[in-house]
Amino acid sequence: MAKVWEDLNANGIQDAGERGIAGATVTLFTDRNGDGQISANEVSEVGVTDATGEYIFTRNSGTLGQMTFTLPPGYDAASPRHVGANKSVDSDGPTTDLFRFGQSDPIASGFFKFAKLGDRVWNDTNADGIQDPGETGRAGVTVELYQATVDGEPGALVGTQTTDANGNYLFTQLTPGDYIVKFVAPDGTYISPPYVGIDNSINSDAEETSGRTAVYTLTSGQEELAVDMGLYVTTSVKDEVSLCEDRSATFNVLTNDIGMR
Ligand SMILES: [Ca+2]
Ligand SMILES: [Ca+2]
Ligand SMILES: [Ca+2]
Ligand SMILES: [Ca+2]
Repeated sequence: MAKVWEDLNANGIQDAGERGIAGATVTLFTDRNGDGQISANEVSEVGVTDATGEYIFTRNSGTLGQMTFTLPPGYDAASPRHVGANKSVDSDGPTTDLFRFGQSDPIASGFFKFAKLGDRVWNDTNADGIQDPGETGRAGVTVELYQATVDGEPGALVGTQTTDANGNYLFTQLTPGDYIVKFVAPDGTYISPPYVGIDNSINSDAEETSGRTAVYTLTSGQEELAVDMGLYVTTSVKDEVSLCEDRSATFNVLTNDIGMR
């Protein structure tokens, strides 16, 4: 039996919730001339997976075989092979090792789609952390994309982009996994308060001091296009004043609490 599945997290393991890919082509080669080897002209059968991502080849026990899995339509890459110790849930494709019918572990091949991540740096003129109508994009801002470590810290640098004339950026062809964005605020600008409001598509996602975002876990084919940063300049006097007032009010409350103990 051959199985083809969508490896949502691209880890090479058939995890719970990952489903078969229907309509995938699997080619079986067998040792037709009996020389103990498999050659390219020994195609024995071409199958197309069913709704559960499976196709069954039936041969006599002991028949020497090999399978190749064709990249399914709409998919971008094959999973890593032979990950982990559990041979019943790993990936053997897109070209398997030689095997013998009746003596083989289950044969499967995982595939995934690339993910995307973007999308905008904008001039947050009123410094409220929201992309309001009329607030323009900011060109020329450096945006770095990192793999996230297991501790949720930036690891290897995946790529760097510069926002275009509309303030937009977009990372494509990303293998599913955990990522962190770091925006580099230009000199003379300040980063807007993040996570304002309930509409993620129009708020800012970068920490005000570091320009870093939280970890984004991207799965097969995901398009995460709401990773934004607002920038403002010191000349927005009105907002500077209100920020100072808020801070001094908080400070006074704390002082009173301490004084009462
Ligand atoms: Ca997986
Ligand atoms: Ca042969
Ligand atoms: Ca705004
Ligand atoms: Ca956002």
